[in-house]
Amino acid sequence: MRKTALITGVTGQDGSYLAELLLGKGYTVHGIVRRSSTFNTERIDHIYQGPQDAGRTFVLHHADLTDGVALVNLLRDLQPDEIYNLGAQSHVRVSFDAPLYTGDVTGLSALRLLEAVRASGTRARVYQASSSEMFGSAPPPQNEHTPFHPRSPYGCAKVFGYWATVNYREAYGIHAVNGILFNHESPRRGETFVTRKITRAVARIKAGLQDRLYLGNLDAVRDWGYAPEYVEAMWRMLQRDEPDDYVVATGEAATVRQFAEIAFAHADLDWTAHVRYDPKYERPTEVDALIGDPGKARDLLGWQPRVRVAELAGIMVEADIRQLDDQLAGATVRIDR
Ligand code: NAP
Ligand code: F7E
Repeated sequence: MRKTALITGVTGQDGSYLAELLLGKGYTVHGIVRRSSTFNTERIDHIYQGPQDAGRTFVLHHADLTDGVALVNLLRDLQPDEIYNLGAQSHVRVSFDAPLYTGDVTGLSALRLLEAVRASGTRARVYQASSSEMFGSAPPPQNEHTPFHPRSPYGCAKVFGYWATVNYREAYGIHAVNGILFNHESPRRGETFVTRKITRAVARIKAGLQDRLYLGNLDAVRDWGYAPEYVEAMWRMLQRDEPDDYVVATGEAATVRQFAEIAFAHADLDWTAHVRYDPKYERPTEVDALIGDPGKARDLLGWQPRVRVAELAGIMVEADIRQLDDQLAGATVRIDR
C-alpha cells in the first residue's frame, strides 16, 4: 500500500526537499499552497504533476493555515498517514514587524492543525516543525532538556506550537512529534536569511553587479546544517513506534563573520573589502549562540549530519554563481551600484 503524506509549507525550502524525499520513497504526497498573486511554486516546479497526468502522486491544494475549516475538510478527504507541519512565517526579524500575524500563522496554526486532526477523525502521525529559536538565550549546547527562553515573537510562537504538540500527544494519544531543528540552509534557502543573502551577494560581486553587502550582527553564533539531510531526520522521527521530540543539529558552531569569510573566500574574494555594517539588520532582542547537541537523534534515529559549514557555504556559493550565470545568459539583470 502506498503511504499518503500531507505537507504544509510544501513551497518552502524544507517542504520542497521533503516532497522529493517522500516521492522517492513511494509516497503519494499532497501539499498545501497558499494563494498568491504571483507564482510561489518555484521550488517545486520541477516535480509538479498536472491534474491531467495519469496516476499522479504529487497533488497540490489551495489552502491557508489560518483557515481551520479548510484544514478539517482537507484532512477528512485525504485521511493521510503522515502530516508534516512546515508552514510558517519563518523569518525572525520579520516577526518583530508582524508579531500578531506570526503568532497566528506560526503558533496558533499548529494547534489548528492538531484540532483538524481530531475533528476529521484522521489517524495520521504529525510532525511539528519546532525550532532552536525556542532556546533563545539559554546557553549552548542546547538539547531536548534545555529550558526555553525565546527572544522573538517567532520564538514565542514556536514554543506555543511545541507545547500544543506535546499536549495533544498526552491528552488525545495523537502520534505527534517535535523536530527541534537548528538552522539549516541550501541553495533553496529564502534570499533574506543571512547565509543566502551572503552567497547571493558573493555571486553578484564576483560578476561585477554589486560592490557592497550590508549585514547586521556579525558576532551571532549559529549551528548551520544542510537542509536535504534535515528533512531525512523529519521522516525518521515519524517512523518510530513511540512519538518523541528530537534536536537536529551538527553540533558545530560558526559566527556570521566566519560564514561570510568562508563564502567570499570560496570565490577568491576578500570579505572585508565588501561587507559593511548596517544597524537596520539588528533585532530588538538577539539570539547570541545556538549550538545543538544531536546525540539523541544519532542514537535513536540513526541520523548523522555529513555536510559541515565550509562545504555548505561552497555548495551555496556555487549554486548562486550558476543561477546568476543562467540569468545573465537569458535576461536583463538590474545592476546595483
Ligand atoms: P520557508 O522556506 O520560509 O517556508 C515556509 C512555508 O510556509 C512556505 O511554503 C510558505 O508559503 C508557507 N506558509 C507561510 N504562511 C502560510 C500560511 N498562512 N498558510 C499556508 N502556508 C504558509 O521555511 P523553511 O526554512 O522551509 O522551514 C520550514 C519550517 O521549519 C518552518 O516552520 C520554519 O519555521 C521551521 N524551521 C526552519 C528552520 C531553518 O533553519 N530553515 C529551523 C527550524 C525550524 P509561501 O512559499 O507561499 O511563502
Ligand atoms: O539570522 C544575523 C541575525 O535570519 C541568523 C530561521 O530559519 O533559523 C532561522 O532564524 C543570524 C542572526 O536566521 C543579518 O541577527 C546578521 O543572529 O539567517 P537568519 P535565524 O534568525 O537564526 C531558525 C532556527 C529558525 O527557526 C528560523 O525560521 O544572522 N544577521 N546580519 C543577519 N540575519 C539576516 N537575516 N540578515 C542580515 O543582514
